[in-house]
Amino acid sequence: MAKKYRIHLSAEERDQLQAECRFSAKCGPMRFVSVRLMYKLLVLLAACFLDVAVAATPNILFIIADDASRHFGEAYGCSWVKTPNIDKLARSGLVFDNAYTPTSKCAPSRAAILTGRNPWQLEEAANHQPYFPSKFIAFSEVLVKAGINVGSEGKTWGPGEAKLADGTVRNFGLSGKDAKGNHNPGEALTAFLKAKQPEKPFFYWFGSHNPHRAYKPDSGIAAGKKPSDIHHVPAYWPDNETVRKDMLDYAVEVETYDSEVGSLIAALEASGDARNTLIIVTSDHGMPFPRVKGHTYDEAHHIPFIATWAEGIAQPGRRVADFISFIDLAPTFLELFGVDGAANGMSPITGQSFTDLLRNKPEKSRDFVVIGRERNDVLTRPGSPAGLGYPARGIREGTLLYIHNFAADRWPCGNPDTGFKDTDASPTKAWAEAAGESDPYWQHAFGKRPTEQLFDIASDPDCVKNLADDPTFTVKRQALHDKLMAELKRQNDPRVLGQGDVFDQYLSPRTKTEGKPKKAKKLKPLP
Ligand SMILES: [Ca+2]
Repeated sequence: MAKKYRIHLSAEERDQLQAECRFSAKCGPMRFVSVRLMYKLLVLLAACFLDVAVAATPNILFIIADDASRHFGEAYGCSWVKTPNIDKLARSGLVFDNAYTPTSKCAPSRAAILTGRNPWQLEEAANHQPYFPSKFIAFSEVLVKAGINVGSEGKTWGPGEAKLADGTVRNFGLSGKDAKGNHNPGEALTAFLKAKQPEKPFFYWFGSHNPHRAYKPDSGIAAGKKPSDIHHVPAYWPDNETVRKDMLDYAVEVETYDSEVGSLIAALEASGDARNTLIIVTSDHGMPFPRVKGHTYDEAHHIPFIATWAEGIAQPGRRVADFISFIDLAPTFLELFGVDGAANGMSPITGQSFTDLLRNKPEKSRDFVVIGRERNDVLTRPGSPAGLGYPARGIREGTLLYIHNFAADRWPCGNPDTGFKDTDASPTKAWAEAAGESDPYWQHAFGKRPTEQLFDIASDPDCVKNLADDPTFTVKRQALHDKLMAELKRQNDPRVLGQGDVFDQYLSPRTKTEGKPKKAKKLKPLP
């Protein structure tokens, strides 16, 4: 059987080649192609004759957890969560130490992945459980249009409602089944690989539902784990058995995610496509515990991120210190496939491709990322007893995290008497609620915050020591404030352009069905 070769051409090179081919068909021999393009064509020609490999367009397998912090065993030094499959990938690829999502709730985080834009650049899609505006085209839709094999299984974008301009349901080109519960995701990947067009590369998205709550109580203990296995309980939770057991139940679900990764890798290896596939293993945001998921502290946005690609990553086994954000994924994927997003209707991408990091030849400066949140809880809306959303933005640069809370008079998780719906129900949350407002852990989880917060992640990764009023940091705090605001203005963020209230005004599909917010149950204090 004839061997097929693929060669990566930039959009500009493809346009040039097509133009030359059209010209030469009419008028005779080719006139001119760039030296770089000619070189690529000669390499491809040589490869055809010599039967050697050329740098091919890769396939991409994108694997995303739902609510996992950086608790991948060996890869991120976490002894109480065992992730042998992910660790194996980490050893043969790259571990990113400064990967961030721009926001720490499912829907807006995934919207940033799909569009390459920050949530505050996506109108309604900045919020959790929103209507997704039809005008924002996803990279995955562009790949479908370009003829790339696109497949998926599990959770993609959501929760929320996305429709095309004509009112039909929109799946962003990711039309696979949203399988839940115990299953082998490698089976769906195998079926996809068998059915795809062989001459085209593929993009496959697997969205796990782990370790999203709910958890089976004491599943960690049942799995043989011990509360004493945990080497660090964050300073913002009480170090007690309730919290440690909750963490162990979470660990079991992270380990299930690792098994899913193993199943997918086995399927990929069996297909023969493994070596030229860029595999990314990550999570949409931090763990579903008080003060993490939905919040602006480092643990919420700082995500696990591992990339392998046997034929494409230079010097594998590296750890990457550069800052990357989820908004960098769409431009990276589009570049690798040689597809032009803008020419296919995508709004301007804010992120930047990180293929130079894969080659270990950094070309761009990546010394900071911007984060933020708008309305996370659909109960918080104008006229609701829950109050309004909690607008905040932040910047991570060097070892510092600067956070600007635009409405410090509001409650970060909704009003106390409506149950702090912005924080997922859990034993840890129940403990903090029962402890009451005078308890420091209640304050960490639910209390109001000052307008400005500044944390040194190197010495205080749990973000419990606010340095904003420390005179030693006055100059740095002001510099970070100014840089953040300038960056947000550059990105046309309504929040800094005097139109931030728009985020609270947007409707949610759940607004139609959600009844009056229930009063929180009064809980007895726990030990
Ligand atoms: Ca999530």
